[in-house]
Amino acid sequence: MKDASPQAQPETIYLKDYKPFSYTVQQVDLLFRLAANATRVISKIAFAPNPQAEDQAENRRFFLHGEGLKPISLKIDGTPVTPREVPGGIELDAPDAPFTFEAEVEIDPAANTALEGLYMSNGMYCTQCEAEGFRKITYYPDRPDVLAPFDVRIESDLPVLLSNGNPGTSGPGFAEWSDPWPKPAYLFALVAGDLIAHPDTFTTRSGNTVDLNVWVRPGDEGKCAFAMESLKKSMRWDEEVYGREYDLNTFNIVAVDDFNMGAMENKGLNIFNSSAVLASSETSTDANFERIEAIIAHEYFHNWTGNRITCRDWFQLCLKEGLTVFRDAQFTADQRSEPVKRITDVIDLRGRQFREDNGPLAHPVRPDSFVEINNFYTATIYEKGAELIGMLKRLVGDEGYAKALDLYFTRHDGEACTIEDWLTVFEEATGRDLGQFKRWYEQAGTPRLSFTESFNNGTYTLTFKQQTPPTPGQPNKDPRVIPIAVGLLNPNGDEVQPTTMLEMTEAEQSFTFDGLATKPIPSVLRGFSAPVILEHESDTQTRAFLLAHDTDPFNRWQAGRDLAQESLLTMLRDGAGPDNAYLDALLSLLRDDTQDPAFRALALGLPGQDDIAQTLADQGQTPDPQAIWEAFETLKHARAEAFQDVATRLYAQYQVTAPYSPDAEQSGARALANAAMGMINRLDGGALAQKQFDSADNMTQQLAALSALIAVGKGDAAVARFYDQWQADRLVIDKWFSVQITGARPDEAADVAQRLTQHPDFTMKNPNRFRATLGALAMHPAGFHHASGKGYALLADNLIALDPLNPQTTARMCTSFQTWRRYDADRQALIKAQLERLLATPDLSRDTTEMVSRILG
Ligand code: 0A1
Ligand code: ZN
Repeated sequence: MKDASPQAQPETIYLKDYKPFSYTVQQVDLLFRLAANATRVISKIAFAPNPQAEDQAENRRFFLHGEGLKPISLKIDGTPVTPREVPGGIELDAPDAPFTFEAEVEIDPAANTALEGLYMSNGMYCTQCEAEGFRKITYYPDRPDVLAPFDVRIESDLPVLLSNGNPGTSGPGFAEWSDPWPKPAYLFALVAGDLIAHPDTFTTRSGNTVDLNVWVRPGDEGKCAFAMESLKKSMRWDEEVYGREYDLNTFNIVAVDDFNMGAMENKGLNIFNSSAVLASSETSTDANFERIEAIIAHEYFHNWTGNRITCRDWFQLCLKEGLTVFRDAQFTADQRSEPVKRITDVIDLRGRQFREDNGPLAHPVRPDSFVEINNFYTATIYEKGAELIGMLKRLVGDEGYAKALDLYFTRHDGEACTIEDWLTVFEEATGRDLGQFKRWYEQAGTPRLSFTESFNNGTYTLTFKQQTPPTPGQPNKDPRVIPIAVGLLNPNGDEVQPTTMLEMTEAEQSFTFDGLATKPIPSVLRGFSAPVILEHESDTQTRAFLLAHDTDPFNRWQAGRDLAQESLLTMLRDGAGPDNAYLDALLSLLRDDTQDPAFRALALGLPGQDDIAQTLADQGQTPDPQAIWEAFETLKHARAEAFQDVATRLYAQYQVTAPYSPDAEQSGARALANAAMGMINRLDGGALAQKQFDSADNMTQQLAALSALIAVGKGDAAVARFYDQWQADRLVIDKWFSVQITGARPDEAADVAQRLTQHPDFTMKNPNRFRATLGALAMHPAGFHHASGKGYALLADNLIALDPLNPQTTARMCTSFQTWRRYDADRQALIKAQLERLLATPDLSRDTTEMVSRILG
């Protein structure tokens, strides 16, 4: 039999066309005979007509997905059958009664460089099935609303054989696994390899003992302890905060080097990009530790929000992702500092999601159509999706939220749900009408919120206006309900109105506060209570006042950021020097040792160069990436000069002498000390950085010193030494690739990246390495957008080379071009030419074709 599975044609799929599958699956039995180039997958699947399916017996369609499978034999109720080949899979004549379907297929995991389905990474077999990878393993209704228990037998000589659920019988050359919880195929997983376990146990609050393992390649076993601790904390936290217990007797985490995303929540067998598991103080930065803790938590929390309750179809992706991101953010805030977590999340949201929402890739949190679902694992679905949950919680209150979540878990356990189901539990638990709130799910684009104030006879009035610009396919937007957290301060800095949640529902709406002796100073959108762009002209004094006095830490930080942004914009517009009021206000904050060092380090951060470009574009100007880079340099230099004394003091004061710990306190101290070092570095020509580099015993300090040395053109020796020291550590070498590009001058960044793509350690096959190199270039705005166009050409060359190997990562990295329309005509022409070259590439993948077409608009 020949390959019975032609590639599906690029076709748009619509939410409105949803129909349940004609059959249900009662049970799946899978047997894997592993072989690198010829793995046999033998399946036995019990189907029954689906009583929920509208179509009647006579037009019941038995369609199974299948891609790149070599069929060996197919049977229905024991009788061999010949399938009809249809786009994306096969069709068979099937009884209108329960029946058994059996298939034997052959697949080639060693040739699978797309890292979807069953593939090999360093001699280890592993799977990635979300979103539509299972169809590359065997014939199946590969859709999230088809749930079934899976029994799996793996035959291989490799020592460790894992799948979902609880372990069953095993012996030399085989292992059996049984997952009693019905699950969709995207949660299936299999791992086989020569792996070492870092074991532990966890006792659930109802007394079940769960075996926990973090599985890694030999040599990495010393880097598992932190991930294991994070897992146990997450398990406890979900019991305490959401009342959710783990539900199997085993939980396995596997680290794999070649992985497209961060990690995957397969039931009982989470598979992780090794960068999201492996940690040691020598090789990982504080930021790496924090990310690992958050991703371990995220995947674990999916066990309830995603696995026990899953999505009806991929349009509902935010149902599991938005909620799980929201839950992992709550967890991180509880483990660390709530304001610091909120501030860093908002920086990320603005940098990635606002950018997406403002350009050709804008889409609703619940999209209503897509071509390739892999292109919708976006900041909008994840991060804006989480913001919507935060707003819901603000609108219904903590108690209402807890009641709604309890109802969600009891009502929908074991089901595949929709956003309508989700909103209904909130409506029923709280009695609130969420009709208007639903627009947040349906309409793309970031609302612009502005306000004016008036004060009359002791009454203070805030009048807000909201407006959302058009996005692709959605020219008109309706007003949304916006929770606006507001506090009022009087001119001596006392709070006269503690935080109150205003609910804006109209396009324009006023709110009054009575009985005030003097006109207050408003602190608006405290805690970033809604994902909007707050447009408000404010004078420097007011911002400096808020930076000094606001009781809301988020808005204090925001005031500092506004001052920095205003200063940069004025420098760019008028050629002025840095704003002294900003420098003075920041200096007072830095000097104030009652302030959390982590907060001070954040206040020292500057907006992204890309954020400034976007702000200029929003104001109708054409950003010049080189000029922006220069303004940043000038400002950083001015700060270094103005803050010399305090920087020297802070550097000494915040050296950590205790043994390394990645906790919030030590990371905050290191962040502030490194920020101080960065300033001193500009004046001492790298002397302090060299000293730190030579004596560092942890990666946070070593990498900061390396990056500082590169920034002042003194990095060559340290770059070479760093490579010699770490050449055997893949994840550290990723950092080595990135830091050379990130720290390069704008005219050199593309050349450095180009040279590094020729390095023997560069490989297209490892997404981490590809991102460390080309991704680092794309995140260097002045280097990537260099007027010569060499940054664009280099990225396009590499995307063209990557696409046949790994469409998913190629498509994702095309997003670097999404802001192209904000630039001048010359740059636009250069980018457009590269995008058109990409699109004209023969056999370009569906993923990349969709992405580039949308970006071109
Ligand atoms: N669901 C995972 C992330 C993930 C998504 C898609 C993937 O392949 C297309 C892989 C992983 C999570 O949210 O962690
Ligand atoms: Zn997730």
